[in-house]
Amino acid sequence: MTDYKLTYFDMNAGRGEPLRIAMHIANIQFEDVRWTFSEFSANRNSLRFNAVPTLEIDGAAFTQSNALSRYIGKMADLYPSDPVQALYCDEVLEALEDLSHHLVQTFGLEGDEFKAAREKFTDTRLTTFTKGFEELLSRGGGNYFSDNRLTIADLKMMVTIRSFRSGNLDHVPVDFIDNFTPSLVDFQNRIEQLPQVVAYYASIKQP
Ligand SMILES: N[C@@H](CCC(=O)N[C@@H](CS)C(=O)NCC(=O)O)C(=O)O
Repeated sequence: MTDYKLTYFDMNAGRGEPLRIAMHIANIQFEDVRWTFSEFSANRNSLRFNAVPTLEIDGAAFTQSNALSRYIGKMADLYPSDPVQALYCDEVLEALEDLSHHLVQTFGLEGDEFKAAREKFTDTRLTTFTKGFEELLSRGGGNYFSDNRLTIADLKMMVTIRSFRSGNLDHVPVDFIDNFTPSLVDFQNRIEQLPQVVAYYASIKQP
């Protein structure tokens, strides 16, 4: 049996979270390594690109969340085989990476500079991207982003929208998406309520 070890931060968010859900849906047993930030710092230099997530397959490490997502998606039947539907799916995955990249530019700032950067991010990037996501959701038929069924694009989008609505991002209004692009909130709720996703969260609940 293949040995899988997925390493990411100990949070139900970010680049690693859609991978965990997809592995669970695929019924792939894996070691779910969840690092604290200090564990990450201690191990950072041992990682190929000094970043997580990493997926070790029989001891060989692989990086890049979207590449990992497609790999797992193919095994889990969560990635379209039709080239056009795969393109729909990939466009979402890569756009979400761009959005993360813009958000990360605001990390590490402080005080007024931090507040101004987050406000600018919300007014420019977040506005543009969420509007684009609504367009892509509608292109996919309104329920899913591609293939008229659950794919890895939906998992990554659900995790992202949930994060933006969590209140954990200072100076990004917690109700921004609710007010600006409510169809993405409906989407998040719908994906979170899918039996496969509910089953995943039930499986990681602490006793
Ligand atoms: N392109 C990479 C980016 C990985 C990345 O930047 N991961 C973040 C966490 S989501 C990280 O490890 N940041 C810590 C650092 O760069 O020091 C991917 O998609 O996996």
